[in-house]
Amino acid sequence: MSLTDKDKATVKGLWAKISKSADAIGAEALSRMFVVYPQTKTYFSHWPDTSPGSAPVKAHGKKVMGGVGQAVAKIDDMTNGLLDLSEQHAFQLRVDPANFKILSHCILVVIATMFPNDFTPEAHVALDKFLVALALALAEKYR
Ligand code: HNI
Repeated sequence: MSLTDKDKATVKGLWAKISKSADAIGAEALSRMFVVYPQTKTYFSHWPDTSPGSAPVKAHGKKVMGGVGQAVAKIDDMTNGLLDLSEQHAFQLRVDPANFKILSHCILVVIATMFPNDFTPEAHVALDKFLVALALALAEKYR
């Protein structure tokens, strides 16, 4: 299931194309996560507003996609590249790692809907593998 060189090139190519829309992708993915999987909102109970497109959702979507960009940049060694972020989620934020798969799925859905022409089967499989590897890297510090 690991990313082949071709998968990595596909992810980098796709990212080069879509990263200018990263903030919008992040806001939309988080908005969907809160609507479709409302249990995820428990981690954000300190926010004034978790409704779709709210200011905190937009601000946080931007941060999350910064993490995704970091993962693309460190695609050859995501485990080390995301170690600090993993530590934060494990020990400060205490996010159940099962949720990483949920947000990954929302990111995949949003990219597919925003960029239908770029979301070829080849891009789909490469992005899916990348997001699985990202979720695994974020879960590294949990064990
Ligand atoms: Ni996550 C903060 C990246 C999944 C709950 N998260 C961050 C920050 C980044 C980030 C970056 C900001 C850290 C900082 O301020 O230094 N998170 C990511 C990435 C993913 C992810 C790349 C997966 C794709 N986080 C999740 C999931 C949840 C989650 C699935 C819970 C359902 N994250 C949080 C919470 C915070 C957070 C909570 C702190 C938010 C706040 O109030 O500032």
